[in-house]
Amino acid sequence: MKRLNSQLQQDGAPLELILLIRTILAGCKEISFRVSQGALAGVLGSTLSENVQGETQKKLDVISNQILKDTLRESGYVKAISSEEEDTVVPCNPDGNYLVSFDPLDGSSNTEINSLIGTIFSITHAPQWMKPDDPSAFLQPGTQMVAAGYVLYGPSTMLAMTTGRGTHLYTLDKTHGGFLVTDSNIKVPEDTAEFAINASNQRHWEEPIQQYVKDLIAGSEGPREKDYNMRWVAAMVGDIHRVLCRGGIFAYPFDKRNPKMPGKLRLLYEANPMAFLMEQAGGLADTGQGRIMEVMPEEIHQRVPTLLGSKNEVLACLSYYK
Ligand code: AFP
Repeated sequence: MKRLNSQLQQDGAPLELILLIRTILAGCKEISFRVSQGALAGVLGSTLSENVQGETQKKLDVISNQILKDTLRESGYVKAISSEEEDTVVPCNPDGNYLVSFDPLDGSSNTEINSLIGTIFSITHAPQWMKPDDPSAFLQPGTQMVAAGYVLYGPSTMLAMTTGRGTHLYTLDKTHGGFLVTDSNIKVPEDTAEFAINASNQRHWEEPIQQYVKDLIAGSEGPREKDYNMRWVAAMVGDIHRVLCRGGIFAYPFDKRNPKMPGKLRLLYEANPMAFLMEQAGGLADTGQGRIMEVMPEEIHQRVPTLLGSKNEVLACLSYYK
C-alpha cells in the first residue's frame, strides 16, 4: 500500500507542505492515543471552562488543542494558527510560510459514549506582510486552501485529505505508525437516498429546507418518488466520512434562532475543509446562497449554513432555494 509521502509527492505537494502535514498528523496520532485511553487515563468529561463560542470545553478538547498547538509552534513551518478552542489567533514563527486552522476535536460530546470524533484542519499560505498575531490574514476564502483534511478516531483511525489533486483516504497502521492510502481519488456517488440533518431543529429552519426535508420524508409517495433514510452522528467528521464513502447529503442549515449565528458550523474549522474534501471527491458544498469555499470570512470564528454531499442531491436541495 502507498504511504502518505508517496501520495503527497505524486500529487505535487512541495516538501515544506509535506513536512507540515506530517507535523499535524504526528499531533493527531498522539490525540488518537489519548482518545483511545478514555476513562483509563481520566480524560473523559468536561472542564469548568468555556471556549470563545460559549461552549463548555471537554477535557479532550483542551488536551487535543494543546497537543496541536505545541506541535505546530515547535515545527517552525507555521506563522500562526487559529483554533476553534482559542479566543484569537496564536502567533508562531514570524518566518513561517503557512497558516493552519483547526477544530482539534470535532464532536467532542461523543467522547462520553465512545462514539465518532475527529480533528479537522486546513492550511493556507501565510502572506509575507502578515504579523503573526494578526487575525486578518486568516480571512481568506476557502478557495485559497492548499490542503485540508480530517482524522477520524473511529474503530480505525482514518485520514481524509486533499491537496487539490483529489481526495484520498488513509488508514493509520498502528503497527508501524504510518498512514497508508486505502482508497485514492474517491468519488462521492452523484445520487443518494440518505440524508443527515438534526431534525429536532426543524421549527427553526427557513422555508426552503423545511419543504425539502418534508419531501424527502414523504418518500416514494411524495414528489421525490423514492424512499430516503436518515442518519445523524452528531459529529460532522462522522457524517461527512459516511457521505464521502457512500454518498448522501449533510445539512446544518440556516437557523432563525439567533441572527448572529446563522448556522452552527464554523467556516474556518469545519465548513471550508469539508467543502474542499467534498468538491475534490466530485460532490458539492454550498450555504444555500452560494459555494462555501467562496464565502469571504469576516471573523475567524464565523459560522455558516452548510449543505454538502452527492452532487445531484445538493442540486435538488438548492432548487428549493431558487
Ligand atoms: P462539538 O465539536 O462542539 O461537539 O460540535 C459538533 C458539531 O459542531 C458538528 O460536528 C456536528 O455536526 C454538530 O455539532 C452536531 O450538533 P447537534 O447534534 O447538537 O445539532
